[in-house]
Amino acid sequence: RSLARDLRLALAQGEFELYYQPQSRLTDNLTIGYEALIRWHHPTRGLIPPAEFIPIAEETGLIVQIGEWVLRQACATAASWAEPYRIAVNLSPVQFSHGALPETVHAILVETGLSPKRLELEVTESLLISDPDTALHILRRLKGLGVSIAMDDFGTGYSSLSTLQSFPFDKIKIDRSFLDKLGKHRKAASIIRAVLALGRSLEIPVLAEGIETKAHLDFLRQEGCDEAQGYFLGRPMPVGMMFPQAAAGV
Ligand code: G
Ligand code: G
Ligand code: MN
Ligand code: NA
Repeated sequence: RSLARDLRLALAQGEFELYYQPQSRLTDNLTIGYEALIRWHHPTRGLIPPAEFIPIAEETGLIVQIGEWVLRQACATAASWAEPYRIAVNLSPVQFSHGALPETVHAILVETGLSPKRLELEVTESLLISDPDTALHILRRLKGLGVSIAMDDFGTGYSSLSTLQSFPFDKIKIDRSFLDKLGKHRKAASIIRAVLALGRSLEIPVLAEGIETKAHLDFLRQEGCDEAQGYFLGRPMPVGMMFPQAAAGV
């Protein structure tokens, strides 16, 4: 059986789950939000990571339905939290070219009662390659709903700077490959500092991804990075493991 065939059934069979990874503010170390990350519990192959099935979902167009499920699930879950954490949701470029994304997002916000201020949509610059005018138009309509838009995986594409010029992004997420190289490649620190300076001069907050050590955290705090996310601060986890005190009724 092919993964593509199985993927077609996965939604109806309830095989997807969202994990949530904390995002911290570096000035006071507080968790201020969570990124929703999809997981697929395949009935025979076990847990399949998104890197393996999102491309198939994009090729088959199934990402439109799956993405809508992710949005609804993430917003409903965040709306149920006792604290008003921000919730970050990844969007595929395919979701911008099919269906009515702003209408879908609006309907889900109304349905779940989540304040638009708490929703952050993550897009990659690849969104602005094939049909930038349409993508920018839809991004503006999404922003008009009151949600914020983050540029994900910043620095890995080839048009990052022009992309920042064409749209008022609310956040820059530095790709985790840069922190991974910190301490290994002499230039990594310079590149991270340059992105932080760029964020400051454009007045766009910067979140660094892939914090795996205390040294990463110390470096970012010293350099004035706004927010951070990574295994050192918290792994992506199922909703049942997020607030153990609340779950235990404490
Ligand atoms: O969670 P993990 O690190 O394995 O995610 C791998 C990739 O899958 C990341 O690039 C992430 O952005 C992407 N991804 C995770 N969840 C979603 C989702 O709900 N929708 C989309 N489009 N991509 C996702
Ligand atoms: O592309 P995007 O930023 O949406 O993907 C986030 C991915 O990065 C998720 O799949 C998540 O599991 C992974 N991730 C989160 N924190 C870390 C980390 O500290 N190290 C590594 N290697 N991966 C991480
Ligand atoms: Mn992301
Ligand atoms: Na990323």
